[in-house]
Amino acid sequence: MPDTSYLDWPFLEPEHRQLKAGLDQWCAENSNLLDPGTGNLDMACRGLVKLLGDAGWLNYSVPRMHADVGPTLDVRSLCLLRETLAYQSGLADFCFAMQGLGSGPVSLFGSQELKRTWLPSVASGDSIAAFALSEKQAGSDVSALTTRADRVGNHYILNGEKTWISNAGTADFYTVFARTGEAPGARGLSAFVVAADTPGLSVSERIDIIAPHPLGTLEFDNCRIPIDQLLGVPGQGFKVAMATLDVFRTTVAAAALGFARRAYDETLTHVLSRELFGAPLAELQMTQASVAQMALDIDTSALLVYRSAWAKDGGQERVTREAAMAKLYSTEQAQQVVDRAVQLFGGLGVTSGQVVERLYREIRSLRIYEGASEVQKVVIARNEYKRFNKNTPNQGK
Ligand code: COS
Repeated sequence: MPDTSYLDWPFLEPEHRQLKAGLDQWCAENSNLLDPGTGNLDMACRGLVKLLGDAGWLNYSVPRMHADVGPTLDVRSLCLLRETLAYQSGLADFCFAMQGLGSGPVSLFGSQELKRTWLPSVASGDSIAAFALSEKQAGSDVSALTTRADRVGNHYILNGEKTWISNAGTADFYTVFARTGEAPGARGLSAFVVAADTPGLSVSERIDIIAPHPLGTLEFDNCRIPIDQLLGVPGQGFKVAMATLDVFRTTVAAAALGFARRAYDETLTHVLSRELFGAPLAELQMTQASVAQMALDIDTSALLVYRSAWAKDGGQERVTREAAMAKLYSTEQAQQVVDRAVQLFGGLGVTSGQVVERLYREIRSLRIYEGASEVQKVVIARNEYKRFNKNTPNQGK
């Protein structure tokens, strides 16, 4: 029986408990559809996005009206959704996550017109969104990106290449970050909405990965982007990217938590029933040490995930530090939890088709995408220095 005690933690409201109960029931009723197997990947993802849209879950990936604060993204709901979907199916979680991340800059920085154009169809599952930031030489170091957007009259002309872009080829629109040159480095970037059918935009390569989802390289060859497709202010693209990642990094941590919870539940079922040396595997003290560590890692991750989401939902303007801590810890520990599960399953653990074998492949990329673990450490340390200097008068004098 999965652990649900965390739902009573004070980070969550009654509406979150209701959401989780409804979602659990829906997942149980649709488990066969959530894991579409080995057919055409793009078709499977389109189907999953539509399934999630029809069921109303994608409404949470765009801002929803809240009585006291107006339309906003509820990060705790996003986390519960990602955690629960990841528990069931990595691909379903991926499809849900990309709708939020891809449209996140529109939700947070888009004009009313851009919001009206894209957000309803993202929420219904009729449009697929993508987030195009990374380049071959600029994955972690965003300020080094070289895709250019040059202003000509009422348009920007976009040239360059983006890679490791999730939903490349299936997306209906991309949020693209490019250099507009207001200043060197991070202060000279801008963000744009680019429709997939824009002349000059092509998918030059598809990339196969160990836990497959649509991924590829985009090429921009003199794409004309009307200026009203700019997100926020010219030169502020780095902040658009970082503020979006502040919201969605916590949800990556939540997805990792979902994978870890699934691996843990699979493990408990296995060790309580598998006989070894004349007793259940669960009786061995080395098994108990592993199980205890898994339980601890899961609860600690959950505390960091829901602390970060609660802080953002409560109106804390920057949750950069909390989100980085949640992502770093939860993804690293989920990898450990899954690895322990594989070890306790023995030969079965590495057998294709086993749940823990799938989780072993699925968890790996979460320690890399939306800011690798090493980047999260840099972010945390910088925030610590800043806080210490601010709270310590005459520091360094
Ligand atoms: N929200 C809003 N503004 C932010 C911000 C945030 N979370 N983080 C930084 N900024 C602002 C800073 O305040 C600074 O503003 P000023 O120029 O006005 O002072 C500006 O952005 C530049 O910040 P910084 O100096 O920290 O930039 P760096 O180039 O040193 O960035 C890291 C460093 C590594 C932290 C950043 O590039 C990063 O997060 N990289 C990983 C990106 C990523 O996740 N890639 C995966 C692609 S998505 S799959």
